[in-house]
Amino acid sequence: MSMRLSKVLAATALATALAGAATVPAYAATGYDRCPQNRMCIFTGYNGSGVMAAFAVGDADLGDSNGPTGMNNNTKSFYNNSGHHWDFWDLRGYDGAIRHSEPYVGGRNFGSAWVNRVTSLHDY
Ligand SMILES: [Ca+2]
Repeated sequence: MSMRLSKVLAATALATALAGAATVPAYAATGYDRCPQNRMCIFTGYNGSGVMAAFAVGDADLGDSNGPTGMNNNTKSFYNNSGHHWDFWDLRGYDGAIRHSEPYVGGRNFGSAWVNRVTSLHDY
């Protein structure tokens, strides 16, 4: 392959990648800012990184197939971007140990006791 052709192909690939990036939904960004208004968001990474799941009212079991998957016992930070109080529980069905979040606290890392522990969550 000629040098000129390989440069053209590389430029085409870059343009395609940029065009694709422009159409990626906001959720694919990183950080707390992608959490929509009036939602509780949980993240698989610290500081709002990784995969995000956003909730209006909660989820009784992050380990089942109803709602987002891959989040059970796999969240390290959260962003309460709602005016509601929220609770996180260790067990499904809002049971076991509980951790509370005040409204609009913004982004927080879970403390060491709660890293990779949340299994259900609900506002109230
Ligand atoms: Ca758990």
